[in-house]
This record gives sequence, C-alpha cells and structure tokens, in this order.
Amino acid sequence: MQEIDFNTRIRRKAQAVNFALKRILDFQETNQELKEVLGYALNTPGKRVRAVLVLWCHELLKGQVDHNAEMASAAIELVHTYSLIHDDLPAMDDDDMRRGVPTCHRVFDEGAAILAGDALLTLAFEVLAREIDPPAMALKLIGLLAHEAGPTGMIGGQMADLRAEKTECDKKTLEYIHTNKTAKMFRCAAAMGAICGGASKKQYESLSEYGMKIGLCFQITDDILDISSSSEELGKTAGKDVVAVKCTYPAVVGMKKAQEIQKNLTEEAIAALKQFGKKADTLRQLAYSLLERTK
Ligand code: GRG
Repeated sequence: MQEIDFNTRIRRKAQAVNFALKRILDFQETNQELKEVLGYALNTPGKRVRAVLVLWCHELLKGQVDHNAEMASAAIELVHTYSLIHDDLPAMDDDDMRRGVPTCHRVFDEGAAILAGDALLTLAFEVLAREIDPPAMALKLIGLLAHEAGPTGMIGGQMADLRAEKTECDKKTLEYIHTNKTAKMFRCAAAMGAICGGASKKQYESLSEYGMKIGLCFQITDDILDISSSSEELGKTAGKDVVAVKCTYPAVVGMKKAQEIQKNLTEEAIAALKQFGKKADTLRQLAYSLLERTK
C-alpha cells in the first residue's frame, strides 16, 4: 500500500472538521445576510490545525474520533476563525487578504465582519453546551476554551501585541505576546482533545505541554515566514510585521536565534510525548511538519 504524505493526512483530517462546520452552519436559523458572511468566513481554506490537533489528541487516547471530539474541534475552529476576522479589521492589522482570498470586511463591510466574528465566538460555546455529553465534560471544555481565548489568553496577547507596535520590544514582552496570542490556543486544542478522550492527569499535562510548545513554535514560524515568504504563498500580505514594526522573534533575537528556538521548541514538544510511546507518532510528525511549514 502506498503511504500518503503527512500534508495529505492533515488535509484529510481537516475535511472532517469542514463537514462538522458545515452541519453546524446549516442548522443556524438566522437571516440570510449573516448566514452568507458566516459561510464565507468558514469556507475559506484555513489549515484547521488547531481543530485537527483536538482530533489527533483524542484519537491518541481513544483510537477513534467520536461526536464529542468532532464538536470540540469545530468549536475551537469557530473561535479561531472569529479571531482572524477581527484581527484583519482596520482597527487591528488592517489586512486585505486572508487564506488567499479578500478578508471578510473587504467582501462585506466592517459592521458585517465584526458581527460575524461575534457570532462565531458565541456559536462556539453554544455548540459545546448543546452537543457535548456528559454535561460535566461540556462544562470543562467551555471553561477551558473561554480561559485560553479570553483576557488571560488570546485577547490578552492581542492587546499586548497591539500596544507593542512601534516600540522597543524586549524578550519578556515578546514571550508574553506569543504565548498568549497564539500558543495558548494550541495548548487549548490539545487539552480539549485530552478531555474528550478521558485523559489521566499525567496524560492531560503532557498533551497540554506539547500543545503549548508547538503553538509557540507555530508563531515563531509565522514571524519568519512574514519575512521570508511571499503574499501568494502565504495567502495573506507578507512583510507586514516589518512595516508595522511588530514585536517578533526575528526582530528581537535575530533570524538565526529565532530558528534555533523553533527547533528547540519542537524537540521539547516531542519530549513531552514520551509516555505515549509510538502511539504518539502522528503528533510527533505534526510537530515536525509545523516546524517546516511554508504557509
Ligand atoms: C476582538 C477586535 C477584536 C480583536 C481580537 C483575538 C484577535 C483579534 C486576534 C487573535 C490573535 C491572532 C490573530 C493571532 C495570530 C495567530 C496566528 C498565527 C494565526 C494564523 O493561524 P493559521 O496559520 O491560520 O492557522 P489559518 O488561516 O490556516 O486558519
């Protein structure tokens, strides 16, 4: 049997997320215009990495994806998609392109983009509350996602990122921004998969640590690609960090050191999976593929 390459495996897994998102959207009884904006935002070709991470962490423990894991993966993708819509707004990064297509506020308008983001964020929690069984598991997932995406996570990081523009950024601020803005959503994804899979405390901690490390590496790669790649390859405007004088790893520690930190984080992520043995090979491959990604 011919072995399929890892990117194909990610894409195939992402299809399961796309189907779940489609089903969720189809059931929304809302006005046609909002449905159109939400459909546009959710159908743009995102990598679905956080959602796939939920599924693979769950599979590691349970062997097979179930309804809870599928809904948890859709929920984190809803939150992630909202964050990108808002991040692209004129008051934030003011971007025209995302995922290779015009941003939501460019296709519709700013008001529609803000509301679509709000709708996706709230819908994520409705999905968890309605679809996850038992209720105690739903409560855990809701609390975790709110915590990691909120003021002590993604929003806190985004605020610091916004304020760090055009300032002399130090390493401590840089680590705070990257950890909160990006890495905590990866930690959250791994932990959500662990919760759905009934992880022990030790398994939960290992998967959370793995998620945090690959998340931090993911953002450093993003910083590097912003400099070294093209808008066509990235599907979003390249070179923006330098123009906006953003607080990034290449800017603060230099390119060589940034690449060294990336590699170390990947090794640390892989070390965190030790207790799972060979069963965690997919997660190991994921860590390497994110280190080497080009978009
Ligand atoms: C509430 C107005 C308002 C703004 C909040 C929450 C927020 C805006 C922004 C989140 C911070 C953010 C966008 C971090 C960047 C993380 C990152 C590298 C995103 C890109 O992720 P990919 O590459 O994207 O996985 P795809 O398109 O593949 O899903």
